[in-house]
This record gives sequence, C-alpha cells and structure tokens, in this order.
Amino acid sequence: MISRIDLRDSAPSVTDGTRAHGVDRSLLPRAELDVEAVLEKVRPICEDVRHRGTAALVDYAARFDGCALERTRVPAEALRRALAELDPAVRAALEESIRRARVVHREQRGADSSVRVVPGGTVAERWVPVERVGLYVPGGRAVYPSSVVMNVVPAQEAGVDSLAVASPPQADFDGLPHPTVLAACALLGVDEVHAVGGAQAVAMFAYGTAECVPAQLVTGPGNVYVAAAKRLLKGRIGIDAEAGPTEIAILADDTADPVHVAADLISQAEHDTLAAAVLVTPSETLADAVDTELKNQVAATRHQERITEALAGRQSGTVLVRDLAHGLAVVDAYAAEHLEIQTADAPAVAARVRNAGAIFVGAYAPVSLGDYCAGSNHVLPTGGCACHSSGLSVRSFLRAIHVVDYSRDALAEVTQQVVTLAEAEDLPAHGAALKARFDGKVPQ
Ligand code: HSO
Ligand code: ZN
Repeated sequence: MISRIDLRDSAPSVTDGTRAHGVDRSLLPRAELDVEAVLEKVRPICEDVRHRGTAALVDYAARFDGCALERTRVPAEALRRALAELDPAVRAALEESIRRARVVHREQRGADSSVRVVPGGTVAERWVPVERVGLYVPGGRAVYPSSVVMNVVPAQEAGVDSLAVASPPQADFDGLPHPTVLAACALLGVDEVHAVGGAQAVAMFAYGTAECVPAQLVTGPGNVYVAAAKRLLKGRIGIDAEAGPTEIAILADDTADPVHVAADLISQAEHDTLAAAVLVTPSETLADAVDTELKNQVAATRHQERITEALAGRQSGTVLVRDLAHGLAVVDAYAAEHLEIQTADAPAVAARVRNAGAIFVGAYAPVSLGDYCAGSNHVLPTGGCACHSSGLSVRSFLRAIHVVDYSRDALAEVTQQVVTLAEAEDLPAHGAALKARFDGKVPQ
C-alpha cells in the first residue's frame, strides 16, 4: 500500500543545492505542485476581475460554482442564521478551538524594541498590524471551519483593523458559502464575508470591487488555482504562502506504537489524493507492523479510496534509515509541514530537528490535535518550504517598521563615513544630503 525506500546503504553526500544534510532530496518521496502550468489560465480571470469587478465575480460564480448571484457580500442575516442553526456540539468544539488558539497567539505579539546606537542616535522597531486582510477559505470537498479559526485568530490578535473572508458559493446552499464556514465567521465576529471562490477571490482582494475594498494581504489555503493567483498578484497584494497538499512525516523507532503511527499517517492522507504520508524509521519491524496496521485501518475508514490513493502515490512512503541520526538528517532534508517524533526520549530528538512546519512530540501529540485544538496554527509551510518559512502566526499580520531618530551631533559624527560610502557607489547626492545640514561641508 505504501512504498518502501531503503536509504540504509546510501552514501552520506555533500551538502549542495539538491543534497541537504547529507541526504539526496531527490530520493525522498514528494510530488510537485505544478503552479506554473495553470498560471496562464488564471491570468485572464484576474484581469477580468480587475476590470469588471463584481460583474466578473458573478459570471465566474455561474460558470465555476453553478450559482446565480447578484452580489458577492453575504447578508448579515445569513451569518446570524448560520450561527443560530449550528449544531451546539460543533459550536462548543469551535469555541474551545478558538479559546486555545487565542491563548497561544496572544503571546506571539513581540514587544517593540529601541536600540541606542550612539549617544543621540536610536533605531526603534515598531510592530504595526496590516490594515486590511483578506482570508480565503476553500469550499467544495474541503469545508474547513477550523481554517477560519486558524486564519482569523492570529489576524485579530495582531490587531488587524479590517478583515474580510471569501469562500466559494455553494449551489446546495442558495449560493452562500458553506453554513459551517459562515457560522465560524459569525462566532469570531467577522461580519464581512464574500461568496467568491478560487483565483477570483485573490483577485477581488488584490484589486477590490464596488463591494469589497482592496486588502493589503491575503492569507489562507486553497487549490492550485488559488496558489497561481497568489503567485501572479504577489506584489500587488501580500501573500502568506502558496499552500500545497498537506504532508505528515513521522520519525519513529521501535518504541512507537504501530497503531498510532498508522492512524496518524491515515489522518492526513484523508485530506486529498495528493496528500503525503511519510514514515522515517530505522526499524524494519516497525515498518512491517505499520504496513499491516495501514491495511486494517484503511479498510475500516470512511474515505478509503482517497486515502488509498494518497498512500500509494509517489509522494508517500516508508523510508528506512540506518539510525535516528540518519533519520533526523532525512526529516531535515524533507522539511515536512507536520513532523511527529515517536521515539524514545522524543523531546530530546525533537530538539535536534531543524526543518519542519510544526513538530508534534511523543505519543500524545498527534497532528490531528494540532489541526483543531492544540492552540497551535494549522496553516503551515508545505512542499519543503519549511526550510525557509514559518506557519501562520500573529507575526504574519504585522510589519516591523524601523524608526530612525538621530540628533544633529549624532549625524555630524558619522557624516564623513556616509559621504565616503556614497562616493564609493558613485552616488554623491546621497552624501550631499547630509552635508546640506552642515553648510555644505563635512563637519569636523
Ligand atoms: N491538516 C490540515 C488542516 C486541517 N485538518 C483542517 C483538518 N482540518 C493542514 O494543516
Ligand atoms: Zn488535517
């Protein structure tokens, strides 16, 4: 069901562009998300939204979602109704998820800092929230009210002034986004929601329409079209990341329970036929036991077909390694979105990991906990981007502004150096700007 890649005899290789931490990345299971391939399909859609605004969005709702809309903004009454009709158990669980996410994210807001560089010269760093943010919440097969929580909570805790959510219109719900998504918005106090899906939603936030003021930043997961629109419009609007299919890697030794390991691999394979489930272990006994467990557990699960395809895909596999140190090199080279450590002394092993979106330590911290109720964020870097990027946090919604404040004396003291560097770059007017403050001369 899941392929096996034996790296026990692979020679440790030198670190270069393709070989990280002595491991050849090309040997590891991973699919490519071909965003480039859809860029040209997405470009005219974005241009159309730019020029025709709501009229274009209404046309795409008819073409892509089979919904006849007159406007994109969801009426306040629909948000109220969705919350009133929400199953009380789901409401209580969402409230707990929100509560825990707030506890964690509130602490992420770093303090402003100020450094005295020289007497009379200070550079401060002031953290300022983005003014208006657009949050994209996918619809269709993936209805994720939990993703509403994971996007909205950090934005709110950062102090973002204006928040709008976009989610595709659903033919089954009179052209409104999914009611659980609407209810989650209402629960979080978000009152601006647009029934707009896909690339069009990113274009709406980037260019604005008569109904939607442009935003400075768009965040949230989405399919390859959403990723392509983010790539095209980046610069015009800030983006979080081009999210790809979800991934779980588990570093486990023979102390791990194969029942847990298999269940956790299956849990993320449940998202998508392209989802990746990777087990890295020095124990062939564990690998065999997990294979058996996968067969048994997949047979008993609801989304058997999707999971089987994900586990059999070239993006999934069991990687056999020489020992835990080799396993750590492999998981670092892979840079998983989610990494579980199920080994003896898991905290010590986890502390040695360098590349992962989030690390789940030990037997009682499965990824599914983080997906909903750990308090951590589940919007995390995929496709190996965890080696250079972080998951969504309060910091994603803040900018650090440098505030430079120098006195006359402090400026005088460094003028010669600035003039010299400006001359070295053949930019004499830069130096002149300083000299202009001292009768056109370098002060002695
Ligand atoms: N595992 C997904 C998030 C999610 N899981 C939403 C369930 N619902 C990506 O981190
Ligand atoms: Zn998940």
